[in-house]
Amino acid sequence: MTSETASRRDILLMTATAGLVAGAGAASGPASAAIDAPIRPLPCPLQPQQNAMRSLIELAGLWDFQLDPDGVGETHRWDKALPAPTLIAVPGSWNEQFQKTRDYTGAAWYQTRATLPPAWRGQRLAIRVGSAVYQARLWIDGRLIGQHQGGHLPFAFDITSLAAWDRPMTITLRVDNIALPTRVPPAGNSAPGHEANYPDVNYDFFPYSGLHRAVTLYATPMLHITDITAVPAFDGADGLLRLRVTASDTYNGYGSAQAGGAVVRLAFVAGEATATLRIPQVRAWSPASPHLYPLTVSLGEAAAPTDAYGLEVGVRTIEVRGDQLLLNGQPIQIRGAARHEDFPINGRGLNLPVAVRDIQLLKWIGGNSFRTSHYPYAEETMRLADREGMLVIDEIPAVKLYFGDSDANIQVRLDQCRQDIQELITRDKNHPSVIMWCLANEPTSNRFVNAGGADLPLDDAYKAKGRSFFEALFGYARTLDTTRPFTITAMSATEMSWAELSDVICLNRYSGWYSHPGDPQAAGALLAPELDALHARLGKPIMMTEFGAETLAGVHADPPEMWSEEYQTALIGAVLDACATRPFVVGTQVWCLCDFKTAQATGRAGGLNQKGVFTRDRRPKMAAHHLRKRWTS
Ligand code: BDP
Repeated sequence: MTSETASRRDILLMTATAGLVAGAGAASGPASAAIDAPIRPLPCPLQPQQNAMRSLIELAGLWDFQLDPDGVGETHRWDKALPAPTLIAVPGSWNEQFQKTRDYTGAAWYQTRATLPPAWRGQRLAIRVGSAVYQARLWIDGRLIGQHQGGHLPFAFDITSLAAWDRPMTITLRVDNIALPTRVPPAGNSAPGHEANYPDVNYDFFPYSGLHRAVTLYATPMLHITDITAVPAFDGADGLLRLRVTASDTYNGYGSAQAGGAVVRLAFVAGEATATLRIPQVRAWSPASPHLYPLTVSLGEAAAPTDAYGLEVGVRTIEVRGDQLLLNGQPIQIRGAARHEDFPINGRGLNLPVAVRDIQLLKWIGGNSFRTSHYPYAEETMRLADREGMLVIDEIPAVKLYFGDSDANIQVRLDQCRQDIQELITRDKNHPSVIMWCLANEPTSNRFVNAGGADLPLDDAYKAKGRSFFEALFGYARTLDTTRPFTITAMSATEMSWAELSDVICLNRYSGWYSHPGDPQAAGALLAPELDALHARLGKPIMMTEFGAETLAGVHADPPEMWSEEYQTALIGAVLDACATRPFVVGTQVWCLCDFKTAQATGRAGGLNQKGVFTRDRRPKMAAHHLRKRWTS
């Protein structure tokens, strides 16, 4: 715990400049010349891009790899050379690439070499890690560059001053995924006895670990664009893009932005320019017509730009009004499923074919949405969602937060959640597909914290601590994005005084499964009065973000029995029926799209959560056909 606290302090120091989205582009200060002095991380709003002015090298492939169960790597300077490495695929979780690493969540080291192209001389160089779960430290040629904590979100460092031109550079990452109460998701509240799981985690998905997304070396011009924020709006038949662009080196000068045939001049003062692009007769973005406009921002004179960055943007608005959710001013019905980034062997490693397929499956069942349960997904998935017209609830990794331990621990988790939402909004703010941010999944009672295995009720002190936590988190998050609603998802044990801070009330309900076993109709019968009571009390839109039943593909029963395809179909149908007659229920997302790997437990046949309406290899169960019939006719 002590070393964890110390590393938190370092992180806070190193991320101190990240700031609000509005100021997130300005922190590209010069790299420190001091040996082993941590370099301040760059904010990561713009995925590295290959274009006429920018270049990149993705360090995908086989890296050297070594486990460090005894934590000796730093003392023995493994950052210079690993003593006995094996090869591992990057990106990819380490767990299933070797039999012996399946349940390993301790420290492991990755190392590769890269030679910089001579053409990159004189440019600004950076390294960016798309996702290292959970904590990562980075060395280049034996120098500690910095660290990142939280997993699932990119981090980058300016390495211009460290560039080697006459030899390959050695890039080393130490990654660990140790479960601790001071991490998010937190350890320390997992169930004892017959509800226990292995590996022992406080959440229901496998603790896949490692380098899950691209590691990229990239070069930009010295003076370069650091961030673009494009906020869409309508003015009659025209579309507006309210732009805020930041550039490095407190740039004073000109640039331009263009989209949909419209061009606007950008005048930078101290590295920042704002302007509005007007697109006449705009084509709005929506699931039915996900029209995207290429937006190009450049520095310098339009005829001879010195840097450029291209994005695809959609013009749409999203708004909560009364008990409705409005997309482009019209009530929208959200249909779809929650997902996981999960596939055999790959684990949580970037898997583009699966990302493409999952969105096709969602469309096949008539869905128009998904939630990034329970962590931010790959940037490529967000791009696919924009293109395919998916409405995305974008979630930080705050699964099963609890409030039964020390105030110091709760504060560390709050700081981590703030960092997560700040980094997520910085990364995903320009995606039209993102219609809501989710700040937590199922914060719970303190069932097992300090309880020695007893099941403790949620007392008033814990309720109050949770309430202040969420007031602080919602309050901070709402300063980062004023254009989208925020939510947390509530299980039945979640205190409603926390959940009611949400703009859209999101419910995860499992009657007919965890309660009322054998009675799929209970899922609808118990839900209906609860929905009415919540609506009467809060007057806000409500969404079902989870409901479902474990289902072994190929198991059938009439009358329906638990684990059969008929039972899952009946339960899902009962929930959808209850929602269909209540217009304030603005969305239904089943749990979940596909079966996925989780920790071993008595209720998890084959180490899988099998509440998918598709199997893990993406074959439809009866419920998928039911949804398709219901949602496409
Ligand atoms: C919900 C969680 C989800 C679980 C699901 C389940 O949000 O992560 O996988 O229940 O039990 O409580 O299947």
